[in-house]
Amino acid sequence: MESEQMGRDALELVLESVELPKLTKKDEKEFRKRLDQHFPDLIAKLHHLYGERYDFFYYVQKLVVGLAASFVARKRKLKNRDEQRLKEPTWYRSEKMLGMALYVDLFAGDLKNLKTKIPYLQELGVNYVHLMPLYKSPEGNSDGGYAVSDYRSVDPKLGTEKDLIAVADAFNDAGISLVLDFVFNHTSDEHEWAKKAREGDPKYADFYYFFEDEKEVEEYNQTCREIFPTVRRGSFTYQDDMQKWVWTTFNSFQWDLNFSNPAVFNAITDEMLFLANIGCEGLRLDALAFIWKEKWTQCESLPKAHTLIQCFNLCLQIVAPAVQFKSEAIVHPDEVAQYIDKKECQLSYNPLMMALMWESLATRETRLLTASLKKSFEISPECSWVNYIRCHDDIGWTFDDAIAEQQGINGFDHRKFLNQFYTGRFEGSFAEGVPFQENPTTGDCRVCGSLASLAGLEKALESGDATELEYALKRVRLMNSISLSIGGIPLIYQGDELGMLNDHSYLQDEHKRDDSRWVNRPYITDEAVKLATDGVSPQARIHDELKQMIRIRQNSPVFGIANTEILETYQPHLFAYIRAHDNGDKMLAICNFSEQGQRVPLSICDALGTREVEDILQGKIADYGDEIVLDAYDVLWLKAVS
Ligand code: OTU
Repeated sequence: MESEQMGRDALELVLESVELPKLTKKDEKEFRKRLDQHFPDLIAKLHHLYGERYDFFYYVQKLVVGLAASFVARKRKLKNRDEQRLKEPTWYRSEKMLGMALYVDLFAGDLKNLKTKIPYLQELGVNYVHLMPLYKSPEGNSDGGYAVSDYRSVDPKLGTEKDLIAVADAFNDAGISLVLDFVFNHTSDEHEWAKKAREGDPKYADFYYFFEDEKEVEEYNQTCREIFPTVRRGSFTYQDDMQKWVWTTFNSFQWDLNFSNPAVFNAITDEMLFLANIGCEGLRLDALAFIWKEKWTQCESLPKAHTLIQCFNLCLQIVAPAVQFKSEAIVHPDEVAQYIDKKECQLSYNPLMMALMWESLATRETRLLTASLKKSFEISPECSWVNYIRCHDDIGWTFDDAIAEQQGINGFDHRKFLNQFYTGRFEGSFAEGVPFQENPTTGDCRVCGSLASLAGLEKALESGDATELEYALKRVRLMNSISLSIGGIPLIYQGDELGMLNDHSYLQDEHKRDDSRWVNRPYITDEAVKLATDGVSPQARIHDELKQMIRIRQNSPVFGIANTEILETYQPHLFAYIRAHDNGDKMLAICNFSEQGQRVPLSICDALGTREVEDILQGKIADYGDEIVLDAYDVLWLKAVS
């Protein structure tokens, strides 16, 4: 290819015009090999982003020097891991993978103590841990750490950089992959770059988006979505001292970085590689949809946002190829799919499935879930979903309105119903949740709450109704079963494994009270663990059933690198899918989303190639006759009798 040759020529020019940090012979060879492999692609993409600038080549030179410095700084142990992971490129698709997302302080107090929790994680089967942002951030409200003041300093309340590296090492020894947040759409207004920009340093003024003219701000506001409308209307915040507007997609203290400036690309690449060199194996790309802006567009998921992420990925391939990107695109399903590619993000949250599992629980109908996943579940076999039921954020109803329309569902009205259902404004609802970011203009709203509370446990415990309690527990099991078996890394959110309920204590804290997402960020107390492990409480049933399903998952490759087909059940309340492994092994899952019993003809098992089946969840051969009968919220994992 012509451009490939141009890239190789450019690499020669870069290497002869810069002075690289000193590399050992072995490192030099390896680094050169990686450059040969990835630099032509990288410079072509960077050229697409920044090629019109007179100073383009200067920034490429600087970038390569920076990559070399990060490569030198990467410990031998991590380099060995890079080589190992390159040999097993889809390791994250294994049935052994099980994730958990947790806040260091809420889960363990601090980083030192987190190491003592490793046995707890191992006992559950967790081998992929996402630590919520733990970097230095403003006192008071820091958006749960998503306002980063320094990517290289750990929040002193959690410990030190040394403690973090010790955690990374201890995790590695325990076979746990560490995942850190890469919050690169914005920094806090206390970041060094922001401070310098505020002081008027022209270099750093270009690191963010400032506007003097309110008219321009209003023009952007016409096409951009409001993400936190209860914080502030529009996407900009006026800085009195600077007499300028600054772009703030999220909170007013989170300043969006200006990636149209190549200096920002280089600076953030350095920070990213610093995080990689701590020893993590995953970086969660926070709010990645927003990183490229163009006037008169929505400024979300623009083509150049993808080019940028691909450039970051190439830099990782050169310096730290063991590290995978996880896309946090909580957007329209077609847009979510665009980030999923070996060359962009190998992993992605699965917000569509998350939202529609809740939708099916509320409606007791599965047609939207089935139709939507039939269209969107399949992704590149080199990539993997990260399936989740709850996380630290809200639930946004991100389904495709066109598919809803085909099912006779009006998207706008349906979202309104779902919000009412999950915030207790719909009579007869089992859910106990709270609204988040109601937008008075668009009527848009999202929902927060823990898995157990949203699934009905809180209400059932309050009312003491035994049937409701049974239903709530079965709903939790149903949700967990899908996340664990449909394909992808299941990501448990801290506390949900213990059946923890909503925590309203945030209302007493002036820095949290305006952000209802805190209702689902509870302290994981010893009492909560005790309750869930006492063998008799409802919470213990949640915990035990989850563990049982995890064990089954871990022991059968059909839950790992296997194909998933979403089945049409022709039954309004049932959801079914089949997993097929290359070795011929198959598993059929059938879920009942209703409290009414359901019957399904045994012929559904023909997809397994036999009607002699065994329910591996119950561990017994099923004697179904002509029909399979499912009780309220039942789940079956069927396999051919071996
Ligand atoms: C992310 O979420 C984080 O998960 C949030 O905790 C942060 O507040 C936010 O970024 C800013 O750093 O708006 O309500 O996909 O839905 O990126 C959650 C778009 C959020 C957004 C998502 C964002």
